[in-house]
Amino acid sequence: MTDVPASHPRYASLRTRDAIVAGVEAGVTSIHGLIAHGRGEAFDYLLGERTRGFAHEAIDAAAAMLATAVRPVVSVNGNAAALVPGELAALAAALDAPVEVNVFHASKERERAIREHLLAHGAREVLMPTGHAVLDHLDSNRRFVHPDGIGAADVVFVPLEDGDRCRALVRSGRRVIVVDLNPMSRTSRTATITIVDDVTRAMPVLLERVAAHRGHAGAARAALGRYDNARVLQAAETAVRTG
Ligand code: PTJ
Repeated sequence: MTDVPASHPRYASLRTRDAIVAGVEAGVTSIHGLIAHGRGEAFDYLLGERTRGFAHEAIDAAAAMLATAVRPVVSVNGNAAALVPGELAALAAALDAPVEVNVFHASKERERAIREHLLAHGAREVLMPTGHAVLDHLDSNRRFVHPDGIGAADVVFVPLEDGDRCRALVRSGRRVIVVDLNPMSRTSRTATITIVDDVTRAMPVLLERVAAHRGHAGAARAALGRYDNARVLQAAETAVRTG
């Protein structure tokens, strides 16, 4: 860990950087993940590095959708695994859902490292991509999925998605929840629910809201019915442009 006192104004941001760097060193995160993280940081800076009202709204709707899903799946790439492995495992446990490893930059070794990392952080069931189930409308490595995981899912939760797979998942009839600090990305524009927030801040709030919605399906569905992702995205974009 970089030697920075907790009082430093950029303490949280620097700790998160350390986690991403540690992920690369451990073979969990792609080297490209550093660039993706830097892009996220730039948007977070513009958003004031805090969870805004539009993000709280999206997180609540995401929790309602996950809590009422029939076969939810938590999809994990190298950045998410480095930043929030314990929270992703806790989310899967709360939903009684599998975690599935799915990466853009193809590497069997890294997929295995992500799996081990998630298991070490409490995940019970970590599915791996297979050649038996393939997403239509997609050419990248992310098309390979597990037939009992993303292959059978009605709702997929994906922090830091890439636009192509998000579109392929939505076109296949699945509902997709993403966490992306860039409200203008193709991923953000295509997802069913877009949480514009840093994944390290969003996950603890999401866990709280899932706990609140579990066992209250009627109220959760009503909350979902009122949710408008286009309006939330517009609010996020306005915040990026005007502060
Ligand atoms: O592990 P892999 O091979 O699947 O690769 C993962 C990355 C993230 C490298 C890959 O999916 C990728 O290249 O993603 P993109 O297309 O660069 O998109 C990453 C998006 O995540 C960008 O829109 C960033 O703004 C956003 N982002 C980055 N860090 C965070 C974030 N959003 C929320 N929280 C973050 N910490």
